[in-house]
Amino acid sequence: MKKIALVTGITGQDGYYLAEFLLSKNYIVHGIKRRASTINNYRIDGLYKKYYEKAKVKSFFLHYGDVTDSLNISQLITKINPDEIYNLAAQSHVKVSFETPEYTANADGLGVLRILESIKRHKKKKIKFYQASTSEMFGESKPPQTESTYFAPKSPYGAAKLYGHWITKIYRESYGIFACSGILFNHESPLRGETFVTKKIVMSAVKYYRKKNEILEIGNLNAVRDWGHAKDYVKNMWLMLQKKFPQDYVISTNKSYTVKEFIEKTYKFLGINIIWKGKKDKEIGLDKKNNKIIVRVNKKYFRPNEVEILRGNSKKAKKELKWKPTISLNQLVKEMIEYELKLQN
Ligand code: NAP
Ligand code: F7E
Repeated sequence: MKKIALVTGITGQDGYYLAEFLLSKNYIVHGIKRRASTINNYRIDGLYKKYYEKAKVKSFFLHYGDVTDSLNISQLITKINPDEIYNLAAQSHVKVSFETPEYTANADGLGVLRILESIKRHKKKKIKFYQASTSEMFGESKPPQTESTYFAPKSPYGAAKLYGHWITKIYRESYGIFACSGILFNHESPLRGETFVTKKIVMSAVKYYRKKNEILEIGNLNAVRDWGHAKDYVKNMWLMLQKKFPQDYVISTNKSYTVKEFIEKTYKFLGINIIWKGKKDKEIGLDKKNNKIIVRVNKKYFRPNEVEILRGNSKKAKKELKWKPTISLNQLVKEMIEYELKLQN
């Protein structure tokens, strides 16, 4: 019997990589996507063609839904009767969460509760549950952050995700549900959303490389992040659900870099060296070859409250899930640039 997985957030970056991984493991995958006025399936189009439209035996199905809609969620779980649920759906942008705090709390916090309640009431089988928790929950706690680090979020996103994380633990302990949270640090890929910093930097660098008239407008250059590759990270979501007992795990590379270092790496890859001038919101980056301004700090991208430094320690995942990252930051940057070069050809 093929296993059935239900994935929320299927149209997002991780939705694509997780669906690809589960389909390669011979799962039947059901994805929940939101209705929008424009079609927003570009990441999963290829998978849908291969595993649904052109497949003799179909194994990839899409359903309309929203984690803010209890009835929709409970009906889909009853109908699909999955073995495993992966909850990736979220308003996942930290800065946007300051502008839409109530919606973020509803989708990222209560959305988790809605799924857990449906699992609790589901009588046909015991469903395993994965929750997409985040290093943003650590907020101002000092690195390296581990499973036992104090949670001190600094954004509505971090707070909403902490509710989702904790309610997952409560349902696991109170009702015996096989429920785990992966506390994932930043992970990127060519399919990263365009308003996250790595993708924004790569897109701008390639535009400058091609046309020489692009300036990267950027926020906090000094923030430090632990960046891994989404393809490496989604595997853990599955590994956690294959363990004998449900537990939470930190997933990280254990290495960290500033936003400025990420910019330098990206431009250098394209043969462009940057000279920095000025300070704080007056800082600019110049192309060493021609003194053109190619990076400029813009206060618009500063957050009301910033998590300055995130660096994980994924020792527990290494020991118990036998996992370690396989793609380095340099390989990630190279892959993102090559993808963008093809797109902007
Ligand atoms: P993403 O690219 O922003 O994808 C988020 C997905 O959630 C999209 O498919 C989005 O649909 C969907 N969604 C948003 N609100 C929804 C709602 N109310 N109901 C149903 N679906 C909804 O994020 P990602 O990078 O793949 O991240 C996946 C999950 O991991 C998220 O929960 C994120 O918070 C968490 N996480 C990410 C990272 C990271 O570095 N990437 C690190 C830690 C945790 P649309 O396409 O319609 O917008
Ligand atoms: O910012 C700084 C920004 O938006 C990274 C999400 O996947 O990872 C992600 O959240 C850093 C921050 O990711 C710009 O201030 C500077 O310090 O790429 P980001 P994030 O906020 O770390 C966590 C783990 C998640 O769970 C989230 O879902 O870069 N930064 N200038 C900028 N960031 C953005 N977006 N845009 C700028 O112009």
